[in-house]
Amino acid sequence: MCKAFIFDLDGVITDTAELHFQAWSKLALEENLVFTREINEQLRGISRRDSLDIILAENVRSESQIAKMMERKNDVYLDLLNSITKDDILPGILELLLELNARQIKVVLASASRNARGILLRLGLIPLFDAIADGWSVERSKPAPDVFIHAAGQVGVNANDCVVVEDAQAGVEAGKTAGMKVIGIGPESRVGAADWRVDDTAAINLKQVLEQF
Ligand code: B16
Ligand code: MG
Repeated sequence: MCKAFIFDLDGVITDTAELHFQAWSKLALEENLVFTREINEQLRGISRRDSLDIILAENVRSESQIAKMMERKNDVYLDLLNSITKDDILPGILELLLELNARQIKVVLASASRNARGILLRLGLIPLFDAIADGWSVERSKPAPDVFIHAAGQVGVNANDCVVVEDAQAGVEAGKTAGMKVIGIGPESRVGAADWRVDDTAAINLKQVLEQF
């Protein structure tokens, strides 16, 4: 029985992928690293450190250089986040959150981002969430199930009573490994392992999920 909905952030609540792309592009240019939209697509749902490791590829940097690079990227990203408003909430999401609140189904965030709380604040969505699990909550990031298990624990709901909403392959894998049902947003090639798949957030069908679960 569905007792909690656990939402990923980037690609589900709002599309911060473009802002991550711009911030990583600036760093890559300054560091003379190859960075393309195709590489950016591989960073979906992956932690900041794992993202930098992918961008660095065979380029070797010391741990202290890596720490400084992550900070520089994040400073640019934080600047870009100043531009987001309530209008950047993806279609259908506000209505879905309100409906879940009305039905007293717990609403939890489970994001790899260390900026998740600030982003929800900018979007005006904090009051609609019962708990937040983010990049600070767990050590191992997606595809490890940890952030989802932590999220469910925060609202006292068993994993098999949770529905995860995810747009990333790593996130779908994490949700399934956690023992949860998963709604995948995006193409079959990316989120095909989910229990339900929709092309975009506007197509999430709460009635269908609750009837089948
Ligand atoms: P930060 P999600 C993820 O968000 C992004 O998809 C991913 O591209 C990013 O690297 C990661 O957050 C970490 O973000 O640098 O803000 O800590 O999809 O898990 O909500
Ligand atoms: Mg995502």
